[in-house]
Amino acid sequence: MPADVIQLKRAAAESAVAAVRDGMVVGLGSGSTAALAVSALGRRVRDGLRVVGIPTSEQTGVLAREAGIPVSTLDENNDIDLTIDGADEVELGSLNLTKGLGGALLREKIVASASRRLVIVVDEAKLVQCLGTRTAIPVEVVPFGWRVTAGRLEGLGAKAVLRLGSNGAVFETDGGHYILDCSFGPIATVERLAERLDRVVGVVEHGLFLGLTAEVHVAGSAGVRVLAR
Ligand code: A5P
Repeated sequence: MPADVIQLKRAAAESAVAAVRDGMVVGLGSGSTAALAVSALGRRVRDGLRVVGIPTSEQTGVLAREAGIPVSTLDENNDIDLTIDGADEVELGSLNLTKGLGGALLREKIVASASRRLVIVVDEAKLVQCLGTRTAIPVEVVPFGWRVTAGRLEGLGAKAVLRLGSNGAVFETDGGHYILDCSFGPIATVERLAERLDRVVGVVEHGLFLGLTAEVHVAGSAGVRVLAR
């Protein structure tokens, strides 16, 4: 990843971490930008901030422990004050999101839904007029009969591609599921598509995060700006 992009991601992450207050239960997102937020939060913890982190993936759990952040589970702390997470696309205006290119969308959505405030951290390249413009929509499916599920998703108008890992084997999520990356092109009616995806048997969850975002910290060459709903 180019150094200037990392710098933007770090700026967005640090801006969001500044919103964390003493005593908060904090959802910890997944992906490269969320990882920078975990590092920044770890620095504040080392300076005396008291928080409990709820990781959205096994990988983030490891990073959080390494950063010195006390970690718990959603079952033990189901009232999350604030979650900081990345996104693959942010729709201007609605602040609806596409998430899941990192493969953690199921736990991310569960944690986001249990949070009072979902704060998204992105560089400005993630802003779109319409979801589906930059990325396919990741859809997490049960491995059993996944080809049948893929056929049903294609019936909704997608080109569905089974995600592979860097070793060429089928990618498996933390929950042991597969991901079908579904290209729909720009999506005019996301609510309708989300409802249709929810109804497909074999779909565990999809990467359309609608109506969940409270604010987005966007880093660009002119600095960080905050978009709020
Ligand atoms: C992880 O499953 C994703 O939802 C990530 O939050 C998303 O892919 C953003 O990742 P980056 O910050 O690495 O772009």
